[in-house]
Amino acid sequence: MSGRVPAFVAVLALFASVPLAAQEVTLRAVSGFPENTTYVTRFQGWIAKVNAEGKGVLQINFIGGPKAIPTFEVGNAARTGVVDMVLSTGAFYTNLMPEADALKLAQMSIAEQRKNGAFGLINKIWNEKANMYYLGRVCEDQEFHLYLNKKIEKPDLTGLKIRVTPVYRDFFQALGATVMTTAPGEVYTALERGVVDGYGWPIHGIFDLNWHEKTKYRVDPGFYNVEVSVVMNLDAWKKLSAAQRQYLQKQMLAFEAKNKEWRQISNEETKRQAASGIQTIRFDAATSKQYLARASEVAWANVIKASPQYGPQLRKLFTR
Ligand code: 173
Repeated sequence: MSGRVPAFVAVLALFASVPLAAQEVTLRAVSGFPENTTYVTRFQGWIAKVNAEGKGVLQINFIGGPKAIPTFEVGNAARTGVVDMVLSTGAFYTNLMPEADALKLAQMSIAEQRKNGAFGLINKIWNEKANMYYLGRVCEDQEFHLYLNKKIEKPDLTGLKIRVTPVYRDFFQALGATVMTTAPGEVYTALERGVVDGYGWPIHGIFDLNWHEKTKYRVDPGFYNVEVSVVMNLDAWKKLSAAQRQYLQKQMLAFEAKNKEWRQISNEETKRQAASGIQTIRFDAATSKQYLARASEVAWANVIKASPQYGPQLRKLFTR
């Protein structure tokens, strides 16, 4: 054999190294939240920006909300690569890994998590256990609340049936509640039919799905740190070129920078709830302190029990 490389091999080699970087890729995205929620409208706004600025590099095709993939199946869709990208909260995919629900326990911003090692640990776990790449967090700095249609005087939910997701399940059960897990899309009907006496939800969003019509009380204080994030199928992430990854990361940091708007959104929502006639049930200072301590204790105990391997590490990096 001569030492010369046949022409067609040289051409193939050239194609193998160049076109991947130059080709535009389109990622298919879904959301675990219904389409008319603010989480999704903000996500769609971000996608529009990614697409406008990403011509020739990367595009995102938003397929839809739970009508496309049911809420509690979005994690699996991201894991298997049925879709490339998902907007979700960890509570929607605890079926894949119990650690998913620990993101609500972070006491610091996502910007700080990127610096203190928490972000790296999240990615290690998400890669290993769910074949996911954790891209970034797009909701923070707001709290979850208990909403009720029956008045309570103290944190005792004995005799009450409360709609939950894994976010609230252990805490409300510890307070004596009977719980029923539903996707957000089923809460209105459950309230309307009187199947539940209340539900867990963030301070923001109850008007998006008309739940204010069926809600009498909000219990203060709020607890945990509301988490909504964007994750990707790990193989889809790995297939991106360096330039595409950098582009997506840059756009995600821009999206995270908008998280500072959540504080204002929460303040407005609190006022709007009062204006629509929702009364606040407030515990006294000592009871509030116990209530919050209980929320945190119960949640961490369960994360650590379910994940003796990573629970303690997450707790260390998520606690101030
Ligand atoms: O459905 C839920 O109550 C829930 O788990 C959740 C999590 C983050 C934001 C909004 C809702």
